[in-house]
Amino acid sequence: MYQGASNFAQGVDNTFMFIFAISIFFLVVLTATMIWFVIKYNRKKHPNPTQIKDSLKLEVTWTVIPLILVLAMFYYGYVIYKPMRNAPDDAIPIKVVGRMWDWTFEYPNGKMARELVVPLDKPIKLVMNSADVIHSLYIPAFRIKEDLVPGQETYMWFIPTIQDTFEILCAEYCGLRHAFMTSKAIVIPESDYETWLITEGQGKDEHPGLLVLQNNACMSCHSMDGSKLVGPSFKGLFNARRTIVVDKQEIQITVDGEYIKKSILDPDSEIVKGYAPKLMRSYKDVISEEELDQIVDYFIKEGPI
Ligand SMILES: [Cu+2]
Repeated sequence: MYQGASNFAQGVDNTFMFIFAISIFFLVVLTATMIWFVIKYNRKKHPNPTQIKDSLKLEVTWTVIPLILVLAMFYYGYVIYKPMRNAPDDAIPIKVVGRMWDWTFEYPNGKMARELVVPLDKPIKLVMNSADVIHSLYIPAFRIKEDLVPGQETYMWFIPTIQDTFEILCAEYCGLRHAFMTSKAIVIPESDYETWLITEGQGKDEHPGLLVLQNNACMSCHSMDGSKLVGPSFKGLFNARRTIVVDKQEIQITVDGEYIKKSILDPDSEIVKGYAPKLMRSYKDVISEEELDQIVDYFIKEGPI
């Protein structure tokens, strides 16, 4: 027996198979007809072409049949799509923020997580926003996908029907590390979800500065282990000697709090040698003064060495 991972899976699959079957049918019929025509009306057998008068019967047939088919496809798709736009009132709202190149999920009680944890058989409404460019939250197993547009709130909803862990992807090309913009949808029993919700999120004993870095997806461009991603690594950052490029001049500096703050608020003013400019946005108005201090404090005390 077919069992989809969400309430929409079966309907979406049926619609897909319906359209797919029609496509296969016509692919076979048209290809066969074409081959048959090529053989039957081969030039060697029919050296002189004959004029064929139009046929009303034929023209009506090949207009009406495709019309009925495309209307059926539309109807089928519409009937399945419509409920996807009507989230039930009791759906659990979870805020989603997509940013280059990570996802954050905020639960009704304010808990933040990097993974989507949801209770089995309960309606969930994802209320989505983008912090930078257009992203698209795609959960293939649930057969749902919706764009996240900067400055605009979008949503989608679903009821998870299988207890398991599923892939989350970004389905809208959003820059260099788009392919790494993944997460997990974890479906657990409702009682486990209630417990999960009130237990402190991962990293609650961690330094607040590290949490700020995580919540802003800093590590999707700056590694902790020294490997070179889009931006320079955070490894051994504080007090490190760096060569930076300012107005095409190379300058040697020692990383301090002021430098770290400036790099967050005005990333293009000083670029570390060997890295491209205009890849990082300014985090002015996104990361507060207090959070900046927490970040600096983190790098002084606990940053990756
Ligand atoms: Cu994306």
